[in-house]
Amino acid sequence: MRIDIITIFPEFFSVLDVSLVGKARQSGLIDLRVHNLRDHTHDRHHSVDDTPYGGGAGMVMKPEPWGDAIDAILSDVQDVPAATDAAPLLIFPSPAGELFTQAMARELAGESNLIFGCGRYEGIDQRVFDHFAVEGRVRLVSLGDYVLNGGEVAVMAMIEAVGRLIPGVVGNPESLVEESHEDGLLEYPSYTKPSAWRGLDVPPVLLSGNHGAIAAWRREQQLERTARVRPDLLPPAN
Ligand code: 6GU
Repeated sequence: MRIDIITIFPEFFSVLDVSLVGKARQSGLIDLRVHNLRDHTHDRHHSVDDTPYGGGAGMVMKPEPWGDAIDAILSDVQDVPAATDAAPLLIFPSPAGELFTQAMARELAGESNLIFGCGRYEGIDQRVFDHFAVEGRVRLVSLGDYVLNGGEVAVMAMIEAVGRLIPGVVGNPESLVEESHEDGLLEYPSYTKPSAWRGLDVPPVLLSGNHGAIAAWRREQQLERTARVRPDLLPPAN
């Protein structure tokens, strides 16, 4: 998968050299490139923002640098044969976007080209989204109902969630199956040795060797935990 990131803080993404995503980049499973939005400004001050039409607090990111930066990536991507012929997907992290979920991470893991545009300030001029949605694919995506200063940290989270679902990135694909959210429920609690620690025992059923009983206990724990912590995830009872 090829991933392009546009940001005014390229240094944010140096951490993507490490851990699982770093390894996936080294092995060629992920081709990740970070672009500085300011390289696509044409004024002496390299300005990327201006005051909002209609007034109000804060600054809005100007459309021209975004247009030029995205054009440059799109023409570069089109020179490289892709695994599928789907157009690149443009993703803009935004608290006004649709909610990022495990299901969306799975969908994105099936793409061959993702382009992330990290906005700052009060957001990006709406015409950037409207322009690229005419001929391309654009999604605004939110991590949750809170506000970050910019899209960089959100993009990092999305890349980690998507990257680990790309075949070959996680060594043992079985470890992806029984995680929180994969079956719509929170995961069951896990234990390892020793069987007794600081007066706390591992639930005896896990030591029983009875695989049917263990599976039933884990399922029950998932349902109990989900009902207690995230009742919104359960299907409506009737
Ligand atoms: Cl994706 N961006 C920003 N700026 N704030 C957020 C967010 C994204 N998701 C939750 N809050």
